[in-house]
Amino acid sequence: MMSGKYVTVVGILGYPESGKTACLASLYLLASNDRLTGWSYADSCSLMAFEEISRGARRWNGGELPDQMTVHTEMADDRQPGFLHLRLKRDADGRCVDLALPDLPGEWTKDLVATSRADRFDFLRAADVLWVVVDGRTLQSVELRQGVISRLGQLAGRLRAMLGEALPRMLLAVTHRDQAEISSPVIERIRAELWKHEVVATVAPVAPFSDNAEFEPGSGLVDLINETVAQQLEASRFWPVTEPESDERAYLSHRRSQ
Ligand SMILES: Nc1nc2c(ncn2[C@@H]2O[C@H](COP(=O)(O)OP(=O)(O)O)[C@@H](O)[C@H]2O)c(=O)[nH]1
Ligand SMILES: [Mg+2]
Repeated sequence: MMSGKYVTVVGILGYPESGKTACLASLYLLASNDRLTGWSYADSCSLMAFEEISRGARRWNGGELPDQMTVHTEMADDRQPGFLHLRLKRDADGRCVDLALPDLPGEWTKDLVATSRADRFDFLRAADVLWVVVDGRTLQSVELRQGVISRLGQLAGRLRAMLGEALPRMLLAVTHRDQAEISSPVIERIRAELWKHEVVATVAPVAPFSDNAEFEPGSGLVDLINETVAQQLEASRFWPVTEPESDERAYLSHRRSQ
């Protein structure tokens, strides 16, 4: 697929139970129910996989929440990620984006931080954007917060060491927005920790599912998508302009010969 058209590859990292699969399932449910504001579902080459991960959320629309909304992610291959594909059409201008989204087990991120096991993350070199998914409740908890923030720093350090200048743009998807609000001092502390490794991240609070009537299930995911694709769509619009400078005739004949 990637040889035929531009595919935006997203690297999705995060500890087990942080909400990675939930983000993907919710994104699929939003898109397929026409509730991803500003976007329409265009296609998917991995419908079965999306159905599989969002199976537990089937009753989502009924308003009743099952205990376990996503299935624990297991990989058929321990070394190679499988990708989910989603094509979205932007309502404003009809442009399409193809997203390749891997649903990775959290153990991969754990192993990367704990033991530097990086071979499985080779595909990140081809990623356009990284989503680092964090459970917002762990950032609210005074006991857990410091540990979570330092592990985020370690992860940033591992990624920087592994990818150097090729480190893609990082978005920090903070889940459980329905249950825990992330405060600005905490965001500042995360920023400072990441910056030790010269890593910058955009924070996106999300609630792929919601136990709180004030937050729609899927809230914040559209912002995550907008952040993910914005630069790519806007950048490709600005085709380099080749204005003639002084020698206009040379410029014209050059254009004729093209
Ligand atoms: N209420 C609520 N539940 C969530 C949210 N994000 C994830 N969950 C739940 O948290 C659990 C773990 O999420 P999962 O996506 O499986 O974690 P993963 O291991 O990172 O893939 C699941 O039962 C999800 O339904 C959220 O924003 N709000
Ligand atoms: Mg999972």
